[in-house]
Amino acid sequence: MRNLTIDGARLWDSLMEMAKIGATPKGGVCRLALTDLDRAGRQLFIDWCVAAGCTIAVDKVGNVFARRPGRDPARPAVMTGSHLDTQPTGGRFDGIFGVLAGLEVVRTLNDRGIATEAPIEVAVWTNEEGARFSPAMMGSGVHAGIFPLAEILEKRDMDGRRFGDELARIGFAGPEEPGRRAVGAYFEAHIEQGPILEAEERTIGVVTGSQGQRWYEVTVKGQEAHAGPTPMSRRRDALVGAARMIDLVNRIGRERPPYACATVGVIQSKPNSRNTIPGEVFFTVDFRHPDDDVLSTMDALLKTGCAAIAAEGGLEVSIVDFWYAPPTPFEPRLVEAVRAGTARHGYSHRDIVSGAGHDAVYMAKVAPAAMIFVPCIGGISHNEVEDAKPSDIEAGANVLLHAMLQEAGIAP
Ligand code: HGY
Ligand code: MN
Ligand code: MN
Repeated sequence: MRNLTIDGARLWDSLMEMAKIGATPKGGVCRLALTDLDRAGRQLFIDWCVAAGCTIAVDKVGNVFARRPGRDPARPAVMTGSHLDTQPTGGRFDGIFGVLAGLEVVRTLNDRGIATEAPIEVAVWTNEEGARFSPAMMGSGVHAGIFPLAEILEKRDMDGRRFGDELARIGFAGPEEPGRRAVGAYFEAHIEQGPILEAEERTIGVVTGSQGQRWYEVTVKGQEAHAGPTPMSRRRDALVGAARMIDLVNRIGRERPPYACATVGVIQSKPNSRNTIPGEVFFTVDFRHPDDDVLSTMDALLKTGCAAIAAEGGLEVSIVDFWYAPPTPFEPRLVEAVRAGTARHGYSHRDIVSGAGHDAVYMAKVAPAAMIFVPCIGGISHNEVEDAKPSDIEAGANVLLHAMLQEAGIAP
């Protein structure tokens, strides 16, 4: 099996073909979950998988599973996959690389006439990004029993559209009960989305786990008033309070280097009129850290600090704990399989903790899981300029192939 390699050109061509669906002027992709573009991307993937001899299953939260039979159908599948939905200003690789690398593994096994003992499955998880419907990782979260299906189906986007209605509208409200598929091992290939691998000139990131995340929704209330006759001393300006809180969020992150991350990604100010003092501001907070205790400290500092700022400004503040995903270690046996696949090809590598959340984090709750990272150019992701080197993409898929075969077994 030493010279068993994937077809890098075919994988790259498939990535570029998929990137045409929702292509943006700056070379990125906008394919928000449960839009017509998401449906088109899913359908293209399904067409490719059917052409590769796979059977297709769809569950009630829209997760898609392409299955290549193994010699022993009773064995739990060795699964890989990721997501096809993107950020609004997303790129061509985030999630999509993991899905199409899985397809490339199937195509390569077909080319070489290799039968595996265990079935091979490639998953497309619904709404990993959490950009249109929040929180993130909904499809894998329902599969892993983190989120009740009924709760997810009722989620609404910023325009009030209901998740369950949109899922049915695009034709992916499948019949299968989520979480019923037997998974013996789950691998996910993904771009790093950060600068470490490129800076250290490493081809592969052997991902040992994922850092924890805490998401919040903050609402600051003051008093709308006229921007002209209202003296500065008499104002209860919700946007000034929010600005001080946002600075606090940033300081909480900066004061805990090197791992702490703190981001305010969404802000809405009402009434959003240039000559009315803002009476109400909504913003989101995204905290991350690999150490759960530090994440708890960040949580406490946010809540006490925002309360103090609100008191000083005569404001009210409410902080909703919107989502919590604890730091998650991956399965050592599978991490070793990734390391072995890396060594087999002589790729440079280093261990790394994932800064981003991934479906593998939830899959790790219900099956042994591990991830494979490859560098992205400039460490930039969630940006239309997101890019990767074809040789790195090929390397990641080669490692995925070998790690999966180590788990699936090759039939004689
Ligand atoms: O937010 C994340 O880490 C992922 O991109 N959903
Ligand atoms: Mn992703
Ligand atoms: Mn992402």
